[in-house]
Amino acid sequence: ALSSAARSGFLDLAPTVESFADAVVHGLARTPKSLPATFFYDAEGSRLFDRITDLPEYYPTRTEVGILRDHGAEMAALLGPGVQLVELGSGSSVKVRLLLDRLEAPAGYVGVDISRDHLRDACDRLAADYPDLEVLALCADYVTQDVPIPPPTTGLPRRRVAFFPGSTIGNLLPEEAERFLAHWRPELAGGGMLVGVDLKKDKAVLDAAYDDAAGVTAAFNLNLLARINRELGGGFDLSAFRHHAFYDPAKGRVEMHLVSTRDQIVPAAGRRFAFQAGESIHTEISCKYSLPEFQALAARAGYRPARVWTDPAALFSVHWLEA
Ligand code: AVI
Repeated sequence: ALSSAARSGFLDLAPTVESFADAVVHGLARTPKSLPATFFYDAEGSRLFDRITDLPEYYPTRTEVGILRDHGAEMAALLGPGVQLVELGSGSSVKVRLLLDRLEAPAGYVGVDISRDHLRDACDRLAADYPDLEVLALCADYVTQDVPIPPPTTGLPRRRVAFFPGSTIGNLLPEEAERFLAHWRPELAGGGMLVGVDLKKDKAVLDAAYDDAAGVTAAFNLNLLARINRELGGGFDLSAFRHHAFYDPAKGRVEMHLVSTRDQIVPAAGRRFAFQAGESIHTEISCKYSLPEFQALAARAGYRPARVWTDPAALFSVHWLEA
């Protein structure tokens, strides 16, 4: 229910522990084994992800922030006055400030994220810093769930814009990304989506970005097993799995895996799962796109790719898609 006690409103549509258990049982019983990347983001995973965004090897966050800093004024002008801004995967709600600072009379902000406490803290901070803005925190898995976005209570004419930064769209397969965009388009009709998309580049740069020297990405990946231990009574020995991440240029994507270092049987979620030495759990893909590839995908989903910005080194892109 909407609560008025918090500085920001809060709506909880979070997935249940049962859905985590179902995903784990389903993912570990099949061959090859895999787990959905959405479950990375418990409180510990969100903290580790924030540390990733500060790593020297992980260029996407600071590059996208640079693009928003350099071109945010033009973006805000394109979005126009009175928009309701819906941020998908809002995390710490830091980047959106670069838009909010320049938007003319925004009608409201809705932060949507799967990480409940992280989301609430971030939206409370935003509400404190933007006292004239109506802020709503909406805890949901916006990829697999149908998320109803409440209109702003101010009753202003609705022009809705989704802000989907960070190349989180890359964590979907291209066909899933297309379905995702198509699914959101009616919600955004008359407005559009501002979406951050990581670009294809040299394999060495991508390999390092997903396998950093300090081991933070490895810890982020392994936290998925720690979370199964914490929440589902799992018996994973974290020292018996190693982080493996690499860019596959033919597929245009980074893959992350957790590789069993020995034969072992692990209890989790009321079952037992057998691993052979060298067998992996596929935990994430991170797809990279050229500008024309992503524009074509967006067009297939029914959008008009109206404008795109990149950084001088062409590492990252931000697309404005009219819905
Ligand atoms: C959230 N997402 C866009 C990140 C990425 O780059 O795919 C998650 C991540 N995985 C490893 N490092 C960062």
